[in-house]
Amino acid sequence: MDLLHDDAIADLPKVEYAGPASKDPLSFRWYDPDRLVEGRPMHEHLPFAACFWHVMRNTLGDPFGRGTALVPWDDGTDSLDNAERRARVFFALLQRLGIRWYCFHDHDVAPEGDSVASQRAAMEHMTGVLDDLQTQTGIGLLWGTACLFAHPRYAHGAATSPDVQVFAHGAGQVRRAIDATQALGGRGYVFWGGREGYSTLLNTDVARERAQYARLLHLAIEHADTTGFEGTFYIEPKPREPSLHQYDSDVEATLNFLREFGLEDRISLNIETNHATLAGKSMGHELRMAAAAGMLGSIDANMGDAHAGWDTDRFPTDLYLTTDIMLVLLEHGGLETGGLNFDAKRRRESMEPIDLLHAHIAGMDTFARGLLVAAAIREDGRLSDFMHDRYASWESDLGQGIMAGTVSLRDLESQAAQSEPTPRSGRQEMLEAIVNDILLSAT
Ligand code: XLS
Ligand code: NI
Ligand code: NI
Repeated sequence: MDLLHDDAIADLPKVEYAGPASKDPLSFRWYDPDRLVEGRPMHEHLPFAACFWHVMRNTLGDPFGRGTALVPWDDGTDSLDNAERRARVFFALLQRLGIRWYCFHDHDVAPEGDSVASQRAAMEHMTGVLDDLQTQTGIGLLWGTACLFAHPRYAHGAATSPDVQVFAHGAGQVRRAIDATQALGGRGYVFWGGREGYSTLLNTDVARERAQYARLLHLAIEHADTTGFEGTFYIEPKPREPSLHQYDSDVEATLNFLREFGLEDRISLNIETNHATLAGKSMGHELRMAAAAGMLGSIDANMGDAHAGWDTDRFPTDLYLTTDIMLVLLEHGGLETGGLNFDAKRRRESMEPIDLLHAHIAGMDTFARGLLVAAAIREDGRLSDFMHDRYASWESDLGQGIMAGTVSLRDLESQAAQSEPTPRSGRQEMLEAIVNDILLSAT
């Protein structure tokens, strides 16, 4: 496919695989899309997506200063022309990087306008523009979502607002965003409830608010069933920020919420690394909890900072992290409709357009390398053999009887009287050293 022509980024090259010896920072050293790993091409193991919000709409501002991002293509207005230009530059950037998927919020791509009618018109117009760009480039929509947290009307939440008129606005936006996602052949739709939580319990009825949130999710499913939208619905857990507490605070709390309200068969999880960090959990923990429940849907592939209490959304450059994520994904057989969405932003100091290439290259190469290490760990077999041996006693008649429910407490007491268990080491340090050895030698 020819590269999209766009003068605004004409000087940015197409990034190609050049191998680990390459010193060219605008090449991939590890991401070699067609290389087979465990019999499948890398790009299938690594369904990378870029997000419209951080790439095109994040000015790199912070609470202490204005944005620093240099965006020569953007005239700063809310016009449809500007929106179209941004969309073109976005697709041209993805093509430079060989990224095959993208994600957006409604208001990232379509001007918000000042009425429901103007929002609908803008969204429909931009859906046409995005559709053309998808056809021209072969890039597909991983998931869409509605921004239910930026507008002042959502100060108290959207679904969980105390004002039913606000709920109506949020629901309308969700309808338009699902319809746009469907029109663009999106593989999924995400709910991230940034303000679906509270600032103080002094004014909050948590039972009512959780039920309202669940009602919005049911309404979305009912809508999808009438329009024939077949994408996967995901909910994206996050404990706090911007609210003090959000009801979908981590994977296990979200699973409980979905089950409590009968949503578990229709909604799975989109798990973000930085949100795990904020919840005081590792990404590996969150992914394994979701996988164990059959609810591992998609991943927001960024990275947090252990020292910062907020969502720093860094590009993932930690090899231990990507190795662990890829171990889970290889064991799980991949993500069905999900992907690895870089919900990540450049540092405020990395303001040049070319930094968008450097940032994604770093993330893609770190994931590609993590995939290779994870595959090498599996081929080596020492970790899985150890795990298998560790539970071996459960294969005995006794173990099988306990799990089949044919053994009583009385039986177990007599069994215990017969012998003492022998202490056995978990060998954590030995296992960590094995991971280090493989991590430094896998190619
Ligand atoms: C914010 C969330 C958000 C979702 C999409 O912390 O990660 O970006 O992914 O609304
Ligand atoms: Ni996210
Ligand atoms: Ni986030």
